[in-house]
Amino acid sequence: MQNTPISPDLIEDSNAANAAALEDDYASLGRRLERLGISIDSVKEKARGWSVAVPSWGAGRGGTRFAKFPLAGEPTNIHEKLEDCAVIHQLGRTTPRVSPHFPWDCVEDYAALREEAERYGLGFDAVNSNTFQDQPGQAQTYATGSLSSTVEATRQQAVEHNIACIEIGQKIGSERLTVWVGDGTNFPGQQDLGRSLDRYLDAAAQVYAALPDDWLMMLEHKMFEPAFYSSVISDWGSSLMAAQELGERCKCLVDLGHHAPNVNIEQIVARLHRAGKLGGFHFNDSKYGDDDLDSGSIDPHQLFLVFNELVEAELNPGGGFDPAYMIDQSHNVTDPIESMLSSAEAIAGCYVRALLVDRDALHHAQDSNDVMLAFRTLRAAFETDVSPILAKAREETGGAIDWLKVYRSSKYRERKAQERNAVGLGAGIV
Ligand SMILES: [Mn+2]
Repeated sequence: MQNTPISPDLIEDSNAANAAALEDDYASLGRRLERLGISIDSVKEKARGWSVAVPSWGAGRGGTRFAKFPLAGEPTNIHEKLEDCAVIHQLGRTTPRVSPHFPWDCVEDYAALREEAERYGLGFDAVNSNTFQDQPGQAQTYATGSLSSTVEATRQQAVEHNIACIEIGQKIGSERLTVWVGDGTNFPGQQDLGRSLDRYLDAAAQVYAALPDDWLMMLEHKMFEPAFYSSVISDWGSSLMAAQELGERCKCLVDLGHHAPNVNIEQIVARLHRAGKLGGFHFNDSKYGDDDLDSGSIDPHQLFLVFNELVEAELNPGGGFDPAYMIDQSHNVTDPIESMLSSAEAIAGCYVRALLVDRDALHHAQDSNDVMLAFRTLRAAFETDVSPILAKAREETGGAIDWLKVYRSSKYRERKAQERNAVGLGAGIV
């Protein structure tokens, strides 16, 4: 018996009230797409088959370097996070996997945790290691680096932690390890820029050597923060260099927020795919830096252009294309459940819009240097309102047409505020 935190009757009643309007909108969009030679039902089927993972830490309120404002009823442990992730998937139907983070999500019995997730209809995505902060009782500090530390015992500790994450991942059905290190410097001269990368590669190779045969290791680059002068794996060039050196089952993970301002991220996607090294993508949005704002909230056009490349790669897989998609954002002022539902819808919407691009017309316009036609071909897909397709896909799979209304009327968060322990105040960057 599946565990459903939101009453299915509530979803059914709400959907019944919205069904006629959705039918009308879906039929209208269907007629429009038919004139373009596109079957709306086949696009909707692709939408039904598409999914993005949610991060366990995203279920809680995030924070900044300055403060965190807790939400009454927010989750305080992995069990409560799973319950919230189940709500997100129950209403939206696009987020069947949770990406856990260790040691934040450590438990005694991982077989039981896997069963607990399965009862919610959830599985586990990539496991994330953490060598960017110290834990109580830890022998070595990561204050001046982890995998690239100048201290051998610290590097060893970081290697062992990553291997422990792989072992936990095997118990919960994961097949990927995401490695992001905060290693870097805050002062010119603080470390040798070449030798620190050598140390990182040497330690990362030890993690790679422990990778099970059917696993992938994904390297996530980030330009700055917590290190503000230099980061060891700062950009996609460093990431690609490292992934190529480490081996075939090491790939690059692109996080939308981890670049210098105005960088052409869709081009990075195309380049990494060409090299057979696009392992995954972290979705979020930003205005100034790595803001971790909700996906599609600031620049939905950029998100669409990224998906245009991802769909192009999907159609031309070359040596293989199986990227791990995950939402990776910090919800500082909203209910994380609402933010992740909104973000998953925005991301799926960009995927569906990218599916609508007339690829033959685009390629023809590109090859004949018809600049305006190429641009207008892309733009036509971007400007299509695909919300009826997404809503129809949700309705058909038991989700909610109007997920926000159903979620609020369920009073889920209010109930959790009564049941759960309060989260403490304090800074809480995630
Ligand atoms: Mn990320």
